Amino acid sequence: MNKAALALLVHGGTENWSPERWKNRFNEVCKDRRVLLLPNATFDPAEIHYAAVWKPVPGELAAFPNLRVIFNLGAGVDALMADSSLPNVPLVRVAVGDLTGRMTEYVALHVLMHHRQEPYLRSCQREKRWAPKSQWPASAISVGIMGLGTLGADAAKALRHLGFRVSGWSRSRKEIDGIDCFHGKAQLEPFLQRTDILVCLLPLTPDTRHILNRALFAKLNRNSPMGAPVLINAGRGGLQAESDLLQSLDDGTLGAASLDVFATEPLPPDSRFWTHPKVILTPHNAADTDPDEISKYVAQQIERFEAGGALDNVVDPARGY
Ligand code: NDP
Ligand code: OXD
Repeated sequence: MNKAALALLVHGGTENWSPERWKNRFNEVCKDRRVLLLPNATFDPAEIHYAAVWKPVPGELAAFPNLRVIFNLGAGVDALMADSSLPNVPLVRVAVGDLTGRMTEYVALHVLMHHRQEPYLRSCQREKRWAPKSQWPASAISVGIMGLGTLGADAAKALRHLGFRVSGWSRSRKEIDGIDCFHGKAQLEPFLQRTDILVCLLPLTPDTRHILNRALFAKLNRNSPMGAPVLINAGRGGLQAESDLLQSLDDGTLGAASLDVFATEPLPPDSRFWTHPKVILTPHNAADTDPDEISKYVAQQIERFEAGGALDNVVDPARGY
């Protein structure tokens, strides 16, 4: 155990974020390195050179004077960006095929669910009603993806493969085969106007907070075979203005929504989202980070860093993602 120590701070609170599960995996892949599961381990803060974290308490990381790299155990770093005492060391986020594949599954599942009128068909089944409605082809539906990064670009290609018309919107200009790419504030409106199903895979930053609001929903295409436009948000809850979203579902500005993320998680029992007839709700599990895959990803990056190599997927603090 002569290598610099790694502190593990995992505060997810759900089964997929079980701290012990992460500790076991890190012990396996960090053979000669001390892995300390906080807050219970006994240690000298000066021995911590690396921290692997999920939702650390603000101020927790500032306690390590010799910290060299922070590894976020997920893709989104908004919780860390909100910590004003975050040490000024590289922050690495997750961008791996396993996580990307899981998100693409979620996006394809929910786009298909709305496109193939699943909520209607399930209600018919419950009522024992044999009442098929006419079904349009995928090529009649335009899916618009906000965020064409690691996750958005992969989901876009999968949806294109299924036959949907796909466009995407990002901060900088992109070129992706078969996808109509829009970028920047000036191109947001034309992107929205052609969109029947809006998928949000943006990071939460000061620029994107509450970007999913009533004014934006009103710009979506109202002439699709689906009737009213649909929202799928698997980015972060802070992207959606939740009272606007409920009002837009209530008055038909939106026809339906699949929501994986919420401003407050776990979602409080009295939230209207739980029982809203137009909402398909999942408990922030669109794409879990898998401890097997991610512990290997972190261990490999540390080995490479210690050998003088570069870190992958380092967050740009100025952009906030
Ligand atoms: P990336 O950083 O790879 O991609 C982010 C994309 O958003 C980029 O295309 C970026 O543009 C675009 N973007 C950022 N800010 C703006 C802006 N102001 N205007 C327009 N476009 C913008 O992130 P990932 O694809 O890996 O992940 C996206 C998010 O998904 C995460 O931040 C996280 O919040 C969420 N997530 C949710 C999970 C879940 O289970 N629900 C699981 C994993 C992630 P550009 O390319 O020009 O930089
Ligand atoms: C992530 C998440 O950001 O699981 O990876 O939300």
